[in-house]
Amino acid sequence: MHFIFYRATFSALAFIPLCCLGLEWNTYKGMEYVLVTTKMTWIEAQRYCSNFGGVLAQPETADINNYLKSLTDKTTWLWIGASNLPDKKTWEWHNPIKPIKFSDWQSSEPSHPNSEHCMVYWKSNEGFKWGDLQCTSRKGFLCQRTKSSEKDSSCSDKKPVGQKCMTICL
Ligand SMILES: [Ca+2]
Repeated sequence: MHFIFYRATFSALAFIPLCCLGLEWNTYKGMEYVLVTTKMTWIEAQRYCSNFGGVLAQPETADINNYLKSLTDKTTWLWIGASNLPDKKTWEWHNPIKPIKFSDWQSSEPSHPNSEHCMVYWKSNEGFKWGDLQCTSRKGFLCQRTKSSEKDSSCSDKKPVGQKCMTICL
């Protein structure tokens, strides 16, 4: 008796997002914020935000912090704009550089002062709060910008597609 096994062949083509058309910015208290789900390192994410005249989001107050959480699913790891990269000790916001006054760290964080130098949102059993993480991890992120720094229409180093700019992400 013969058993014939059919083996499904999966063509596991790596999907690489080549363009990010029209980010959907959300306005809150005079600033604009956007959730980007494409996974990048902390530095790449900071650079990506700058393509749109922005920076990684900086939840410097409790209300901005709560607002940013409302833009997420509160389970995903997301980069935000603080690190202790300059001296590996002092956590600070980067744009502009300023000390962290309001904070929302998980009680177990920051956890690895020798290896984790960039800030993320992530969920523990305490909820969705701040943690430190290796800057080379690839995560989604939140960008912020002021309305006046909007650069979508300039198309500098981007290809115009219809009325919008096409930005190459990777
Ligand atoms: Ca950590």
